[in-house]
Amino acid sequence: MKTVSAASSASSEPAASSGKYKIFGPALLRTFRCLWILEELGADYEHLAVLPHSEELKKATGLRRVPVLITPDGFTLCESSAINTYLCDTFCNEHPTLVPRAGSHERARYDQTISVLTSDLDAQGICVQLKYEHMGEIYGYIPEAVKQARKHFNKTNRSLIKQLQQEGPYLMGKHFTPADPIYVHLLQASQVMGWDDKWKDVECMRNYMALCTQRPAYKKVHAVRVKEMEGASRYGTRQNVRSAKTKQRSKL
Ligand SMILES: N[C@@H](CCC(=O)N[C@@H](CS)C(=O)NCC(=O)O)C(=O)O
Repeated sequence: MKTVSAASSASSEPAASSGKYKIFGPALLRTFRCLWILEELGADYEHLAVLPHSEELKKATGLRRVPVLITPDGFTLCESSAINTYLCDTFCNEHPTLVPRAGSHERARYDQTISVLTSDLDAQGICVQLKYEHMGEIYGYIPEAVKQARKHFNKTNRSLIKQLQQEGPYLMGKHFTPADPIYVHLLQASQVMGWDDKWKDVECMRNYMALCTQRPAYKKVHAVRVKEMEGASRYGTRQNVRSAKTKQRSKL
């Protein structure tokens, strides 16, 4: 199997391939976003629910974090948002509304929104809580950083709520796009953390969550996530990520 870095590619032209895609990572983690899009596309794929830092992941992809996609022609790609945009571009003939056409104003606004979701809501919000509170035993407990992250999450989310109110029913307007699995995933993480106080009673947000989570593709992947959760003691996720990470640190 050919494995290449995230920045390089086995072929430069996107085209829906006939073989199976492989997607690596548990549905309980950010892989959820990619599984959701693969289901929306009706793509032929294999889900390998391997953990970050596991030997299986490293051997198959050369990478340590999930999600990772390997296309039927051996192109390896990481980063959930890049994977999903790439997949939707690849399937644009069959699913022309899933992602706006490259070069259009709509695409520029879509890219802008993806950037806000990943670099503000996720990296400077949710991710900080996960690292410096939830996984504090590995990364250290930094309550002040978590407090500031929650503020940043709420501030960013205010602008996204406004966007939904002005443009809805989906984040990018009338069509569902890969911005929605990312946003829903982050909103659900904020519910688990108890960071949903500023949005849970906003009417458009309630409608938005209901609209997205009623989609058959969501329901199918959510069922996989629930199954993983039920088997978590055996199969583990956070706990195993923790121990994999601890092992890795102790080697440093
Ligand atoms: N920005 C990346 C984040 C990937 C990420 O942080 N993945 C987590 C699981 S959800 C992971 O593999 N963590 C292990 C690590 O960071 O060492 C994405 O959206 O794919």
